[in-house]
Amino acid sequence: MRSSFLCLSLLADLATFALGATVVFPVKLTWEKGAPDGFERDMILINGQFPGPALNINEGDNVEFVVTNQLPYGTTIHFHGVEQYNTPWSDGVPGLSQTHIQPGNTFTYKWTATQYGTYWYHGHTQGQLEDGLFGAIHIQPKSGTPTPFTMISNDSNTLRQLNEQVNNPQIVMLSDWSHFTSQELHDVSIAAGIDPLCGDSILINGKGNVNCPGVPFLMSLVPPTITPLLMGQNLTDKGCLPLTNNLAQTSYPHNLSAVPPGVFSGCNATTSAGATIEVDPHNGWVSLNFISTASIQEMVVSIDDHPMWLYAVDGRYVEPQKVDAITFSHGSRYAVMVQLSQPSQNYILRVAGDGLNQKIYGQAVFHYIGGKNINTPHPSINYAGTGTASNVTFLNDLNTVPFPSITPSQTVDQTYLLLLNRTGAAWQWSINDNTPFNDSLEDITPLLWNPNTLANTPLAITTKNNTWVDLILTASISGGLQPRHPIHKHSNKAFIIGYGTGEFPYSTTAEAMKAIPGNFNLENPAYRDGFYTLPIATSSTWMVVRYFVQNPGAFLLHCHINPHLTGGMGIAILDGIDKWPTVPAAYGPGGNGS
Ligand SMILES: *[C@@H]1O[C@H](CO)[C@@H](O)[C@H](O)[C@H]1NC(C)=O
Ligand SMILES: *[C@@H]1O[C@H](CO)[C@@H](O)[C@H](O)[C@H]1NC(C)=O
Ligand SMILES: *[C@@H]1O[C@H](CO)[C@@H](O)[C@H](O)[C@H]1NC(C)=O
Ligand SMILES: *[C@@H]1O[C@H](CO)[C@@H](O)[C@H](O)[C@H]1NC(C)=O
Ligand SMILES: *[C@@H]1O[C@H](CO)[C@@H](O)[C@H](O)[C@H]1NC(C)=O
Ligand SMILES: *[C@@H]1O[C@H](CO)[C@@H](O)[C@H](O)[C@H]1NC(C)=O
Ligand SMILES: *[C@@H]1O[C@H](CO)[C@@H](O)[C@H](O)[C@H]1NC(C)=O
Ligand SMILES: *[C@@H]1O[C@H](CO)[C@@H](O)[C@H](O)[C@H]1NC(C)=O
Ligand SMILES: [Cu+2]
Repeated sequence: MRSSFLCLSLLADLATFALGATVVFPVKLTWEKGAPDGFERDMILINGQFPGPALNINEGDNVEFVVTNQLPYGTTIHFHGVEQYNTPWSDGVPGLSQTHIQPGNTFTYKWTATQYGTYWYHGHTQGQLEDGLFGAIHIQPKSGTPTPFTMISNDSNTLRQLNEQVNNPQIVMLSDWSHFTSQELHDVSIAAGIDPLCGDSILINGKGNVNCPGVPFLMSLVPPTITPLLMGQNLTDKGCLPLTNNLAQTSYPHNLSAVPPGVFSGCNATTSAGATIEVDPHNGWVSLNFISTASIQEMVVSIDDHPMWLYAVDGRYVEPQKVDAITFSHGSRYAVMVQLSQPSQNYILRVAGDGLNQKIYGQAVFHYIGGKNINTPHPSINYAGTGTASNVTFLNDLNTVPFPSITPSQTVDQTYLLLLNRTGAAWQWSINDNTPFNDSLEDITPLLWNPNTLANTPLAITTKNNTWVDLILTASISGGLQPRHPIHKHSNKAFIIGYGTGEFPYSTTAEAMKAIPGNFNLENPAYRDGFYTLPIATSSTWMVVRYFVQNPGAFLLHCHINPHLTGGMGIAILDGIDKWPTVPAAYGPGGNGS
């Protein structure tokens, strides 16, 4: 037995060696003081940096991501959007694919870069992502990968420039930031019975400052259609819906005296230096590969005087679209080509948190190298992310078309109807059957080692390998007002084949398509690792995602609003349960990945 196992693993090693280079990437995690927006707090640094160093690799490479945990608590790292084909034990979810990496220990994640594009790594234990535990991943496409740029231009010089820039992207990380640690916010949420969707600043490449433009200005940003939701109250000086707003905070019991000053109000402006994004006009174009690492905020991005050609979504190429502004859900990646044909000077890259929960804003300098430091701003969006004129084009984030085109199966083998709802407290959420994925499930024997722990509970669904599955995400107005939920699926991407408002009184997509065919697209739907549900403001909404099961393992499906995840908004998908993998000893009990 033992020798044949060794023999097989040797063959596997030889096979991977033949396919790609091995890239060893050591990271050391520490808990230190930092002040990304000018306010000092405890936070996580990665190799002494925030955000962590970028992992730049080539498609086909074998990654060995070596985590040394010097934090005062256990941790894990997830590789967001990386499909972990044949390596489900490196997905980084405690209770699903591993146990926590204890303080003082080292753990090696090994995976192969089977896709190209922009991804990111982040902590997946409790709220650690909110404390700074993240960094970018960029995977250079194999040479010869077709690019969609002839849909932008057929001019040979332009095409040469675009193909140069796609291999030389600038990563722009968009983050939100709080002055409280994730643990403090979680504890406050539970003690006070609140949904804590109020932050302090927006960071661009880890830098920003706190803006306090005053309540009258913030109130001037609220559109008349939304005013009734404020129920006669003002936004707080941080731009947040007040805690006494029961539409947002529900009628579950609250204890607002357990909310310390600063959480929802008490804005103290800072003046720290923001980020500068330097671009070289001699290149003609620049590729900006944006990553939203947001825990709380939906963010709108726009660059003064510079339209953006969107060309990749969640890592993968799409048919290019020219837009002025893009709305980012939590965890999403959009790559854009920007033509550098304006007078050589400074422009403003604007990032506006436009969610109903909070108006919050940040900006960076978009600097032409060699340019003079002057610019009369012509913003396309305002402080609240609203277009400044009717000709400002916003991307419809649900309607991007994959390039080259790929088509989902027209039929499915299995359907799961899932209910997104708030359950039992304002901070508590669920994805199935009003049953929260309690955060104590991080500590169970990983489901990859024993898939039976959650058998016959609403917290795990099972699929068979080599089948097509529909996940119907219904969100119920019966639980009150809900924001759009950025539902993230671990492992491979899925097609967003339909969505709509109102109830979903059908049990399958086929049934729904007979009644409301206009709500579905089985021809060229968006193909993504995050599905941004429609807002639940006045009625229920629904969305259907369809995916192919190809990678047996235990994978989380969860809301990427981090307080919703820690509030229970997840389920385990036991993909390919009929072909469940044997976990290598290095990833079994007591293993450290090497
Ligand atoms: C470039 O040429 C192709 C093939 O003729 C055409 O389909 C495409 O629309 C052209 N692109 C532009 C931007 O005009
Ligand atoms: C809202 O703010 C305005 C301007 O600061 C103030 O005059 C008004 O009294 C406030 N309303 C409430 C309900 O606090
Ligand atoms: C409300 O919170 C305060 C402050 O944490 C605490 O002293 C008080 O006991 C709480 N009240 C209830 C009813 O739990
Ligand atoms: C602003 O400063 C006050 C007074 O020091 C403090 O109580 C409050 O928590 C601060 N607010 C934030 C958001 O840090
Ligand atoms: C919108 O129209 C105005 C006035 O014609 C123009 O100055 C501006 O550049 C246009 N903006 C966009 C984003 O197209
Ligand atoms: C989560 O589970 C733990 C341990 O079983 C329990 O103590 C706790 O009350 C649960 N939390 C919720 C919100 O149900
Ligand atoms: C959603 O949760 C609320 C309680 O927050 C409950 O009243 C309602 O019945 C739930 N909706 C469904 C469809 O189960
Ligand atoms: C699971 O299905 C995929 C797609 O058909 C296939 O490539 C893969 O080999 C299967 N895995 C196992 C372990 O059978
Ligand atoms: Cu959510």
